[in-house]
Amino acid sequence: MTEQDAYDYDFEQLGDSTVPLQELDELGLEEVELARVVKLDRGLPLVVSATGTYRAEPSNTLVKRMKTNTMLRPAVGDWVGLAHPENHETARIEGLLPRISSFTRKDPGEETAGQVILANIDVVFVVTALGDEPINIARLERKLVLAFESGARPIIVLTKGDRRDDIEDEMARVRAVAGEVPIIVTSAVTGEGTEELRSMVPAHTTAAMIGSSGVGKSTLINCLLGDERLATKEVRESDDKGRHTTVAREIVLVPEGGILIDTPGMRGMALWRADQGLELAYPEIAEATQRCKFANCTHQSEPQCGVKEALEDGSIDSERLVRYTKLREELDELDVKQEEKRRAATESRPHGRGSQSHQIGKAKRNMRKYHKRNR
Ligand SMILES: Nc1nc2c(ncn2[C@@H]2O[C@H](COP(=O)(O)OP(=O)(O)OP(=O)(O)O)[C@@H](O)[C@H]2O)c(=O)[nH]1
Ligand SMILES: [Mg+2]
Ligand SMILES: [Zn+2]
Repeated sequence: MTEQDAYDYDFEQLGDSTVPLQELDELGLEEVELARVVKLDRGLPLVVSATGTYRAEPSNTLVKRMKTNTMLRPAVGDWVGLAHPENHETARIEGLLPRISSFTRKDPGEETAGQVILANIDVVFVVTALGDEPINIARLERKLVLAFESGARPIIVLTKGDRRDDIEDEMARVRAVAGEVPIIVTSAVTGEGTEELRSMVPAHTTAAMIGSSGVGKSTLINCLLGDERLATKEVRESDDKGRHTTVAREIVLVPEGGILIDTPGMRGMALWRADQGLELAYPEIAEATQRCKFANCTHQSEPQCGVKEALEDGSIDSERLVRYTKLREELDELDVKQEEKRRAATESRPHGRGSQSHQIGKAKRNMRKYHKRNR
């Protein structure tokens, strides 16, 4: 453990471990204890168990599996089985327990792989600033799609409420796309919204902040802690953009409350398998597509199209439909790429399932069985 890790985590406060303990039991691993991943930075994952706080290294088996399935990389919030091998300096992560929710985006470094940013979260705060620039609604909706897909409950947080006089206009734009998602306006200067936010993170709840750099995620968490625990930095004056101050994803404990995860402002938020998230973020469009005559309706020129009808009667906003369609296409493209990759993988495995030699092998085996039976 280094100086920086010396923050006092209390395992008891890191969430209800009843279910994870049962699951750990079912894994049947020997000599492991339950731990939760509390911080991911450039070093090894920082994990906390009932016995202490450790930097832990994934086991060789897990590393191997992570190479073919990027989703198995430990994420902040994950429950893991932790071993303390003898003659070994660092603790070892033997396996991840099933996630009840996960905030996942497309891995920016890969064409067809997902990257789990947060695991086992109950609430996700989608944080946007009431800054100089008007709120980018397309970006907000994209984040809502991922937030809904995560399985956690999305809440929109509009920070820097002290900076604008015309909050109502911006609120109206956000309200128009928020649907049932609650909106909280906060200000680190006046303290507005802090208590409301705190009430969303009661004991044993895991909540996380996501949003662009400079919107004030770390500042807000410091407000809740009543402590300057997390580093914050002014945005650039020229364009109101953040400086990527936070570099780790990290759990902090709210006094007398639950668990809050700070994340670095993410540059890219490409979608990853978010069909359900898309439907939940655009419920009125999803509902209208149910009324299309054709299941594969493109809502262009087909007859009896529910979406076109809804556009005409005003129950769907045309600009919102454009943004929805873009995200829909992004997901379809991802499907195509994944399918291509799957096909390439089978073809490059000469004896793999579906390959010619696999088929021949199968035929030979069937022949042998046939002869045996008729012998
Ligand atoms: N006026 C005002 N400024 C704020 C408020 N909240 C944050 N700021 C300022 O915005 C700047 C950026 O805040 P941070 O908390 O570092 O932003 P962040 O979202 O954590 O940024 P990254 O860590 O880079 O992702 C700092 O200068 C804060 O003082 C607020 O409510 N009102
Ligand atoms: Mg920060
Ligand atoms: Zn249609």
